[in-house]
Amino acid sequence: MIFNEEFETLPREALDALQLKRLQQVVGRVYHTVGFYKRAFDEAGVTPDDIRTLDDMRRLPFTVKQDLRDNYPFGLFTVPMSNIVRLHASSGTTGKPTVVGYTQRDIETWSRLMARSLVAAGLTKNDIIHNAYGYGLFTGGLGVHYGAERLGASVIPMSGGSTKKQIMILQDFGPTAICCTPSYALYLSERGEDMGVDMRSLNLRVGIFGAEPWSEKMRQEIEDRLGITALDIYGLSEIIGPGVSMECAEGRNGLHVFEDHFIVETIDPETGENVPHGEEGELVFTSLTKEAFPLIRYRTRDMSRLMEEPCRCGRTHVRMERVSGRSDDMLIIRGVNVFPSQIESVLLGIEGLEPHYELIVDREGRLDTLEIRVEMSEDVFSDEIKALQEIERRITRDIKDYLGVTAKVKLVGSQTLKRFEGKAQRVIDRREI
Ligand code: DLL
Repeated sequence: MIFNEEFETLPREALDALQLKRLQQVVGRVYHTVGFYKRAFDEAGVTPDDIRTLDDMRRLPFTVKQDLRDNYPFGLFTVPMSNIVRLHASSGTTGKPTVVGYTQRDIETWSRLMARSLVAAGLTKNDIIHNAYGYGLFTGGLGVHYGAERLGASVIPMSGGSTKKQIMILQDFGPTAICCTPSYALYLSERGEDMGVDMRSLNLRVGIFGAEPWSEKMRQEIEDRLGITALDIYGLSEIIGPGVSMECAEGRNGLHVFEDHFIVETIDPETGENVPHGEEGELVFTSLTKEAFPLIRYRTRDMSRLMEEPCRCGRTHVRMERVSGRSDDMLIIRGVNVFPSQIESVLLGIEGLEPHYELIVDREGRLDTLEIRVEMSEDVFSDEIKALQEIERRITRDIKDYLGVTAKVKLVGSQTLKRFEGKAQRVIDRREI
């Protein structure tokens, strides 16, 4: 089943023509309304009139997360605040988050894209959708919510946490689909089993999982434990939220990028040169239909591979392979994006700490854990245990307050952590997914 048959199955030529028309419009609009783009295009020596073919877009400069930070919070919006009806945010690289805004029409576009995604997973208005993505500044909760309502399905706005209650609702309300991070799906299944619930006999049929990397092995395990079909959904706040691309139930091999709304490219993260389809590269997106906050050639830092081969579902949109990793050091811990530089700036705000630290990321049972080891300056370290514990608690609290993740903190003596001659290797990621 296809939500928007006409646009999701457009022949390549028609799709290219539509993309070019929309690209020319959006490039003209950002050039004339956002000072940042005018300067960036001028510097690159390109004007909106230079975009005559789709290939011409390669002349446009990239947009990166730092640009969003430099224009924090609303500097890249193309419409006045009175036209913005919703704000969301995700992690920035240091203290401040990345802020995104939506007009009423953007919310409608996003809802339709999410409805498309749900239909690609085989859902209809008759489904009951248990939505355990977090509601709030994170785009997962409200994104899925609006898409489910747009489809006419029944949505249970669970949000994250309260696992026992989630399991009770799964038993009592009988949802047919579940949306959450893949690691939370595994956690739920284990907790349910611990509680004596036969998780395979629930009404669940389909799961739509994303917001963090996962693997074929995890898919297998989720499907076995919950007795469902597990599908991958991808997106990022900057581009719209979830619903940038979605795996279809028929193909189950790569995620269709909704190309009537986004142009996707893959580039070599070192040189910025485009790489051919079929080769691994960093995903770069241009939003074609966003009103409030269109982005031109946004570098995601997510690594993947584009696949042109036709899909048996009939959709013509190019597929991206599941994301294989990042070309920067961003971590996703229990669904929360965290940059080591953010942790560093929290640590630097606390007196007595040295700028030497190590982050150890692991998975205990199904849940991610983060341990922070940080050096103390010598005079503080000789202090009594109670004072040290107080500092550890303060770090834990600040990390939770600023970044939303729970960390175990361990203070270590001055000069005890490894030193690096080149680029510091501060992250030890022991997770196997
Ligand atoms: O994670 C949006 C989302 C919500 C997607 C719910 C899917 C489901 P951000 O918080 O801005 O937005 O984080 C975006 O998460 O650049 C990827 O690194 C990672 N990511 C998202 N989906 C996937 C996925 C949401 N399916 C960042 N596989 C992205 C791997 C994913 N990584």
